[in-house]
Amino acid sequence: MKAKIISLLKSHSPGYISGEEISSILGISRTAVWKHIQKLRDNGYQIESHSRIGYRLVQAPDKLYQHELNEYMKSKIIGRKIVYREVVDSTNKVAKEMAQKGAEEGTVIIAEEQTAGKGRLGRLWFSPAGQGLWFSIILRSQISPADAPKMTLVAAVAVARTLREIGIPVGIKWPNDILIRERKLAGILTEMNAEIDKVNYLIVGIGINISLNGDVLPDEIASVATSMEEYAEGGISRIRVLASILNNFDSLYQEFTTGGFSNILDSWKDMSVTLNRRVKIHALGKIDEGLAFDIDEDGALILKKDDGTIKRVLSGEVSLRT
Ligand code: BT5
Repeated sequence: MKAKIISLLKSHSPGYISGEEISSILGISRTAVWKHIQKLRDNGYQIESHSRIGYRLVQAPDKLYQHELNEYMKSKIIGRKIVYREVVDSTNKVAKEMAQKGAEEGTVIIAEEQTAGKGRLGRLWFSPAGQGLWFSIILRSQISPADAPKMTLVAAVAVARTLREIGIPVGIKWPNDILIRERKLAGILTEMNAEIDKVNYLIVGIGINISLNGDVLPDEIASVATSMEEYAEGGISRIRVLASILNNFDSLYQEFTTGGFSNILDSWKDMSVTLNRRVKIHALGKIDEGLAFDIDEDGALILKKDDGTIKRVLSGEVSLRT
C-alpha cells in the first residue's frame, strides 16, 4: 500500500492529489489514507497537505528503500528482493545468516550504517551512516569453489562500469579495489560457503563511498580513501547509483553463468590500473616484486619477477610502484 500511495503522489507531483481520489483508487478509507501519509512522513517523506486539495509530495528521502529503487531496476535476478536496514554490524554477516536460512538468489541486504563493516583478512571497512552504499548480494550459482574469486572481478566490472557511465573515471586494482587517482573509492569482499567441490552460496559485499565526511574520518582512512562526491558535479542520487550497479551486475552475472567470463575479463583488463605496472605483492607471508603483466582465465594475476621467473598469484595485497 505504501508503494502505491508513493507512486500516486509522484505521478501528481508537483501538484496535489485529493485524499478522496487516493481512497477511491486504492479502495481504502480516507482515514486509512491519512494514516499511511503519517507513516510516510515518519519515514522521511515531505508531504504537504491542504484541507480542500489534498496531498502533495515535496521531497522523497534519500533512503535506499525497495519501493524507491524499483523505479530504476531492470534486473532479472539481482535485487528482486531488497532487505533494508538502518544499522547492522556487517551486511555480509546478515547476508550469510539469511543465506543459511534459505534466502533466494539475488537477495540484496543494504544498510545505511555498518558498525563492524568487514574488509579482507579481518580488516575493517569504515561505513558511517548515510555516507555510502554498503550492501551484500546472495548468489547461489552452481560453480566450483575454485571459480569463486572470479566473482570479485565480475563485481569490480559492475561497479567500475557504473561509475564510468556517470562520468567518474575509476580504475580497478587487482583484485578488489576501485580507485581514482590511486585512492580507494570502493572495495569488494567475496565470501563463500562451500563443500570441497561445490559452492553452496556466495556473498558479494560491496562498499562505495558516496560522501565521506572529513570531520569524522579516522586518519588512516583519510589518507587512502576518496568518495564520489569529490568527482561528481550536481550531487549524487544513491538510489540511482545502487540501481545501476545492480542492473549492471545482473547482466554480467547472467553472462558469467552462461560461460561468458572471458568477455568480462576483457572489460576488467580495459579498466585495470594494475596491468603493465610494477607491483609489490604480499601473499601468504611472502613479498614479490615485478611487472604485473596479465590476468589469466581464473582471475589470477601473472607476475613477471625481476629474475625473469613467472608467478601466478590467486590472492594477495598489491601495492602499485612507480
Ligand atoms: C575491502 O577490503 O576493500 C573490502 C571492503 C568491502 C566492504 C563491504 S561494505 C558491504 C559489505 N559488508 C561488509 O561487512 N563488507 C562489505 P580490503 O581490501 O581488506 O581493504 C580494507 C582496507 O581499506 C582497510 O584496512 C582500510 O585501510 C581501507 N578502508 C577502510 N574503510 C574504507 C573506506 N570506507 N574507504 C576507503 N578505504 C577504506
